Amino acid sequence: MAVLDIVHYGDPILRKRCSKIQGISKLNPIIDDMFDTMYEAEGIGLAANQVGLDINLFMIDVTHTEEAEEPHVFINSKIIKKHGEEGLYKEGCLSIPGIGIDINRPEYVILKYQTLDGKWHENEFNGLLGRAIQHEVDHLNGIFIVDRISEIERMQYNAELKELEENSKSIIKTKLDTKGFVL
Ligand code: QAP
Ligand code: CO
Repeated sequence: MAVLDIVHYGDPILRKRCSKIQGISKLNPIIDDMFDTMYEAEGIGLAANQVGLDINLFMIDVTHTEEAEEPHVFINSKIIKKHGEEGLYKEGCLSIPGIGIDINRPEYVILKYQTLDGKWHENEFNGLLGRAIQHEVDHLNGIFIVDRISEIERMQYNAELKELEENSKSIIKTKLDTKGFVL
């Protein structure tokens, strides 16, 4: 059991497009730690760059609904198509703690991805799972929920975002100091 640090808005890794994974067989310990981290934070979805890892990996647990009996792990994901009517749903994000924003997204998403056995899949998702997949794939592409609202609406969150940004900067500086760099 190992709970990892969740990185917040302002950490540059959350603005990166995450790299394709080659060695899927070695992911198990990382995945275990990410589940521990997600459950401790009471999240339903977590992308690898939210724990500082530049890899195309995310997990979603919607077993509290009728939609799934098991948590899902998605590797090397790519959205093939989004379609259907757009709808609003209040989304949170472990990297922007304490806020919930109504986000418009299409109802259906077709995702190409690998599972832990290395097999490729192409499946359509909707409901909360489809919503969470769109949120997590956004993370892997460097996109936040606050990028999906109007500038006017975002003004409401500017103070919080600024504070998270400043905190992220000071955490990064501390990490560099610890490694013996001087800024
Ligand atoms: C993404 O987000 C998501 O601010 C996963 O204080 C959200 O698990 C997908 C959380 C909504 C679909 C719909 C956020 C927990 C969890 C917070 C999360 C907080 C505690 C967010
Ligand atoms: Co998020």
